[in-house]
Amino acid sequence: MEALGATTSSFDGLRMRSTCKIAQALVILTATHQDPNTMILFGGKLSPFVRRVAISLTLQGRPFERQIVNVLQSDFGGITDANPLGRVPVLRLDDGTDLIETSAIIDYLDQTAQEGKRLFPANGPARIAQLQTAGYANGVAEKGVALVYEAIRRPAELQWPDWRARLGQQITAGLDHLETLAASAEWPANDHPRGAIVAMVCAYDFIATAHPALTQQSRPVLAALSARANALSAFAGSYPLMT
Ligand SMILES: N[C@@H](CCC(=O)N[C@@H](CS)C(=O)NCC(=O)O)C(=O)O
Repeated sequence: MEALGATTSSFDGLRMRSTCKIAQALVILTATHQDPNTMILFGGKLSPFVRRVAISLTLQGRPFERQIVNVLQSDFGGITDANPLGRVPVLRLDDGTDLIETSAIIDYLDQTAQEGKRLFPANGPARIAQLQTAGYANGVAEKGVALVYEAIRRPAELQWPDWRARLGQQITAGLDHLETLAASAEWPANDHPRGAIVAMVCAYDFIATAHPALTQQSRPVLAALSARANALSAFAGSYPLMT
């Protein structure tokens, strides 16, 4: 509860900026699509899911374009043509197919990866363990996104402090568990971290940005993993922004 209260100013600022944005006619910031053979990644600059896909594409050496979409606008940022659910990330393949759902997109990237570029082991216990770690990380990110919506989308008079506190507890417990999982994550000699590390860093950085009070508690392993990852351009270039 105390931790959540400390995040209020960050939410208030975002709410004001979000309200201003709804008044803007600009729906999708149109990055001109230069090359019809290049994939397009739709999504915002704060989303931990969009960032996870962006980093995965970069680590695999795949060219792609970003199109910035704000799904909190009244028309879902115009993304419903690509995803009727009105959610991002959406990855538009070079044949025009739109892929949704972070884990399914990353599965596609692994199914079609060049030799040595897989993000997760193809099979066996290591695959199960790394997918579980990514699952915990994704869960932390989902709860963090839910807490953003709870605080900025719901009118102030309808906010439910107990639910916000519950989300905060889930995020805290999830980060604590990731701290133990991160202790056994091996940093690769080639500086190309694999999918579980990407997922953990995306979740941790998102919470640090959107809910800074929830990362005040010392989690040295996650903090060090984030620092090491963000020394790489694939991570630094997509660090989450409260736009
Ligand atoms: N489970 C989905 C979650 C995607 C998601 O929640 N994306 C957010 C942006 S961070 C979104 O588009 N939210 C709009 C909405 O749910 O209405 C995934 O992993 O891709």
